[in-house]
Order: sequence, then C-alpha cells, then structure tokens
Amino acid sequence: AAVQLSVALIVAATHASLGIGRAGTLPWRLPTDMALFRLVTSAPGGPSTASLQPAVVMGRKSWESIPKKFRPLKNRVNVVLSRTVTDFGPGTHTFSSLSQALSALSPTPPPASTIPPVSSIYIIGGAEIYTEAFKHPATSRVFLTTVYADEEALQCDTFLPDFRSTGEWEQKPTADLRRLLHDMECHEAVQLIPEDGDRVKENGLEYAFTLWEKR
Ligand code: FOL
Repeated sequence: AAVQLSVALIVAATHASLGIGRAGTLPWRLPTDMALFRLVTSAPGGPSTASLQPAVVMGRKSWESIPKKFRPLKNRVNVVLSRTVTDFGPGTHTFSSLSQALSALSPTPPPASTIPPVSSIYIIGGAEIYTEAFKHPATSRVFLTTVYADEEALQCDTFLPDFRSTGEWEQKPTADLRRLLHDMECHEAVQLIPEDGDRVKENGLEYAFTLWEKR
C-alpha cells in the first residue's frame, strides 16, 4: 500500500445527541436513507476505479446487527473488525484493529494479499469503530444523515462522539454533496437527495442528508 485511500464515515444519527443505536440495532427504519447507504457504499467511484468494489469496514457488533439475508453486503468488500473472532464466513475479511484493516486496504494490494483491491473505504460503524475512525488521519469525509427525532421517545443507548463541535469538521452545502455523488457516478443517490437541504419525511420521522469534511 503505497498511498492511503481516503476514508469516509457513513452514519445516521439524531440531531441533538447523535444517537445511532438502541439494543444492538438501528432505532428506526428509514428506507430512503438505507437506499442512500446502499448506493453510496456500492458506488465504484469514478472511471479509473470502475472495476473495483468499495470496502465497508465494520465492528463485530455491527456485522451481527445486519440481517442475515443482507450480509455480506453485496457488491462490497466486507471487512469485520474483532479482537477475538478470526472468521465471519464467506465474503468477509477480518482484522483485529482498524489501523491494520486500513493498512491492508488498497487499490493495488501486494500479490500475496488475501484481500481484493478496493476503490474506496467506508466506515459503517458502530460507535466504537466510528470513535476510532474520527481519530484516524485518513478519515476525511462524513456522510451524516441527521434524524430530527424526539430524543426521549427514541431511547438511544449508543452515540457518536460530538465531532461537530471540535472545530475539525466543516459542514458542506447540499449542492456540494450532490456534486460529489455525481462525480462518484452515483446518480441514483443524487436523485434521493432533496435540493436546498430539505428534510425527508418517512415513518413519522424527518431527516436530512449532510456532508462534512475535515478542515
Ligand atoms: N448509514 C446511514 N446513513 N444509515 C444507516 O442506517 C446506516 N447503518 C449502518 C451504517 N451506516 C449507516 C449500519 N447498519 C444494513 C443494515 C444495517 C446497517 C447497515 C446496512 C443493510 O441490511 N443494508 C443492505 C440494504 C438493506 C435494505 O435495502 O433494506 C445493503 O445492501 O446495504
């Protein structure tokens, strides 16, 4: 791995407290957000990388939270982090730390590598992995779905660290998010994003798609 690929986080979290989970699962069902997640994390990402798949990097608990019929996540290189388990089955690759995984992931892995070449890297959770990823220098972008919910009613028990108030991250305009997805040739995803940052309403919740970049 001569060059480090850029790393993006993708996550849905409540607006006020950055709640992301409850009892080992997502606190909501947001079909349009899930479609955006699937499209963004499966996008080959432009002409030069068109034949390579992206990697999705997740912790063991997040792997277990994905319904069996959807895992491994199709059209993506599934990377599962665990300190103890060494094999999560067909179509998965396991590492015992985030930094080990990120060092192994490359568009041009060494010939002896067991891991396929990847076009890009998405960190898909959960809280422990997101927290470590925010500290990693290769992490440059966050796709954050902001969920405007009654925080009391939702009863989240798992949260993102408060990256928004550190001053290290800047929110980009919705036009930039749409342009980025267009440049990634992720045209279906662009169609899911309302212009002007308008909120989506689904299952009694309102939410908005946002993009953050490291300053
Ligand atoms: N990011 C965002 N924006 N929303 C999320 O819900 C989300 N969830 C996770 C990570 N980042 C996220 C982790 N949890 C599936 C299930 C849970 C999950 C991630 C993915 C899953 O089954 N995905 C399928 C599509 C399922 C469907 O169409 O309903 C996939 O192919 O991606």
